[in-house]
Amino acid sequence: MARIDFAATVGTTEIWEVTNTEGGTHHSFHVHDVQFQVLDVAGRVPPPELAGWKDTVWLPEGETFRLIMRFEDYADPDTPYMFHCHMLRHEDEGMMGQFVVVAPGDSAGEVASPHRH
Ligand SMILES: [Cu+2]
Repeated sequence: MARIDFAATVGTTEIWEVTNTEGGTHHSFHVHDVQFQVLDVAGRVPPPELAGWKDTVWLPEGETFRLIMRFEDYADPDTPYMFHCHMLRHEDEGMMGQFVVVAPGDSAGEVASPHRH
């Protein structure tokens, strides 16, 4: 909860390459704040069911997806959004990370302590 893994700059478009490297297990990759589109799956054109806007994508074992997303608003270096596996057991076990959206030229800050509010 207290960490920030990386920052995305408001007004930019990013391509995230997401790979399931965990043997024998599928994952459901979910991103907060933005929706994304699937650019390709292991370099191939995505199947029809992966067309359109998503906030979660089923990630089979060994697959690599490229996801394109645009960060358009809510810049705040200290208030992170989560990305995580949407399988309850995995997210409960901490399969997640956090990012912030920052203004151009800014970098990630520090997660605000609940004691400061
Ligand atoms: Cu998972």
